[in-house]
Parts: sequence; C-alpha cells; structure tokens
Amino acid sequence: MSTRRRADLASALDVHPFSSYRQKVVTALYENGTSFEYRMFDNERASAELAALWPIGRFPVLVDGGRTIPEASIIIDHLGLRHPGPVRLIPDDPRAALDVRMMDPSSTFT
Ligand SMILES: N[C@@H](CCC(=O)N[C@@H](CS)C(=O)NCC(=O)O)C(=O)O
Repeated sequence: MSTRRRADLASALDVHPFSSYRQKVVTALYENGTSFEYRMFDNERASAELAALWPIGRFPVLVDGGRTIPEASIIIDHLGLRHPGPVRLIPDDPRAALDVRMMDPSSTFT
C-alpha cells in the first residue's frame, strides 16, 4: 500500500506501520515541516523493493535525491544537514551532538 501525504515530495520514507523506529524520523520530519512521501512496506512486493534499496532489510529507510539513507539515527543527521528547519535536530558542537546521539538507546542495541 502506498500512502502519499504530500504532493511536493522532497524525499520518500519507507516504513512499516508497526515500526517504532519510524516514530523518531517522522517526528523530525514533522517538527521541521519537511515534505515527504510516506510509503508503507507492509506486503511482499514492498519488502522486495525495500531489500533492493537496503539489503539489510530494516526500516525506516529514506530515499532523498536518489540516495538511500538507512538507520534512523543516520536519517536524523541527514535531515539536519540537508533539510534544516526551525528546529535544530543535532547540536553543532560535536561533544553535545554525541550526548544527543547517546540519548537514543535504539541506536545502541541494533
Ligand atoms: N538500527 C535500525 C533498526 C531498525 C529496525 O530494527 N527496524 C525494525 C522495525 S521497528 C525492523 O526493520 N524490523 C524488521 C527486521 O528486522 O527484519 C535503525 O535504527 O533504524
């Protein structure tokens, strides 16, 4: 199933409806009003598409300007660099940035 939420898409976010990791990325997208196409990966064909994009097969995956960005934390970094908005996602100071990344236990366990 494909759910298009914005007509003026800048990027496509591939997720599964039950993915907890997507919440982090979707929150960042909404916080900065970043346009995106929300694609649900909830059937076999979609799973094959996801595997072609990212052989590890985990989601969320962001496709932006033809580039595939996997891993929720990396997607957040990418959004901060490529689609900055009023809400700063990662601090400029490298030490503070590290502290922020350490706040996300999900990136530690998978
Ligand atoms: N380290 C990845 C983990 C993503 C992850 O584990 N996503 C789960 C859904 S919440 C998943 O893809 N599960 C399916 C699988 O492992 O095959 C990230 O931070 O994005």
